Amino acid sequence: MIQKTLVSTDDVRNRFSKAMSAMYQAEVPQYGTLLELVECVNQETLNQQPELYRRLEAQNELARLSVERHGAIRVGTAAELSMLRRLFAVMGMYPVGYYDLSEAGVPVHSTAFRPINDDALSKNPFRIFTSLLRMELIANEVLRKRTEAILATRDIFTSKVRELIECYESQGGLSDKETDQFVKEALETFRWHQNATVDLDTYHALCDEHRLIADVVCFRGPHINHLTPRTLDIDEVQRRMPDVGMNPKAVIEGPPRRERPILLRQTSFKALEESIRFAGEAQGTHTARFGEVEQRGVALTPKGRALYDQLLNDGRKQAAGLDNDAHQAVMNGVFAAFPDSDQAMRREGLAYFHYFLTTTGQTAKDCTEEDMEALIAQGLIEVQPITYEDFLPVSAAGIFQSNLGSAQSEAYAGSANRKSFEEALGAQVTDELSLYAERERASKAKVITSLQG
Ligand code: OOG
Ligand code: NI
Repeated sequence: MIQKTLVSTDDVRNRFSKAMSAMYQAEVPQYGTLLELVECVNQETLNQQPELYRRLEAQNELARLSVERHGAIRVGTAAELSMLRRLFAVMGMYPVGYYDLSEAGVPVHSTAFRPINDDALSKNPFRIFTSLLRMELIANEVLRKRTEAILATRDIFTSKVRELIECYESQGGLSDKETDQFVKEALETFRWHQNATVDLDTYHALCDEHRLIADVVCFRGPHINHLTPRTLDIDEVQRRMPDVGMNPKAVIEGPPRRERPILLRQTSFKALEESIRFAGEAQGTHTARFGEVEQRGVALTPKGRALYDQLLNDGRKQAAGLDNDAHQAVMNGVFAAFPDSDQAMRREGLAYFHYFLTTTGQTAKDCTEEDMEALIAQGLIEVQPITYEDFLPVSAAGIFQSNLGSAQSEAYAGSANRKSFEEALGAQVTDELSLYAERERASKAKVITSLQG
């Protein structure tokens, strides 16, 4: 029997994320403008900071920077979510983390589909933040029933993509030709539809309950609602957005600017109002799609995260209602309590690091020292921060909110329900912190073994 050559999941993901970016640039030209702005700011930053250039290059982050992006979708049913899990597996993307947005007044809970191991992450860390509508949070029973009925009639997947997913599952991979077909068919699920599946009255009724419900329910599929390139200087991108005709959200979410970035900072240009044809031929509009940028830093340990959460909370209370400059100034002051050097963050156990041998370390033999600090001091090993690959619930809520219109939503009673999310997903979500801890541990074990050899 002739064996088919199968394409690696990294390659499938690469092709898909490229195709997705091309589709979104064609659909939302302003996203293309955002990409140009980010590219320009990244280039300037690298020119001004040769040390940063060197570090990113050593970490293989430079290569992935130009392909790095995340996107987001929102789905309505368990069947849609679990099929998406199978679809993303074809691209080597798995559900990591559980995010409860109900606390922030958005009736969804979410996960991020993303690659998991070091190698896959360094090739292309493409992630899709995926939210599931929480039907039980729709208070109006008539509307809830109507929502369920509408969602029950749609199929967001092409029959061909279902076939190819099954093919992947039975063969353990896809051939080159099947991969191209898969990318084309999978893309259909994420496409924008100018025609709504409901009439204008239904749309308004759903909007009145929550804008997000209308966005999930009224269309044939879960259009990709934004894509997000990674920038090396988010403050500069925010500053320059108006110059290129974009309307940035009020503040940059997350921690303030630092010498050594932590976690994730995000901002977006606000969603555009787009014309929609509703059932019964009525014309109307819908606001859903935007562009976002992110700046990523080091992943924090549970201890570091607890400190971050506490400082963020304090800062947000003090900064409520301020413009971005004032907001950042307040955050800066508050975050002075968070050590801002690799050494301090490592010694205090606040962040995760990757340990690797220096050139001296590579030639060392029979070393019995196992203390990392001593080995670093002896110049045998070096450390690099492990980049945070995930999301932040408070920041995500800020991104949702600023793109769902101005009405501030009240928190939903009912809180997190990870178990029901996992039931809908048909799998457990991986705990993101354990992934970083394991990558750090493995890197330490590897250097020790090699020094002792
Ligand atoms: C998702 C918003 C969250 C992020 O980067 O935190 C998000 C959405 O609007 O569907 O994408
Ligand atoms: Ni996003």
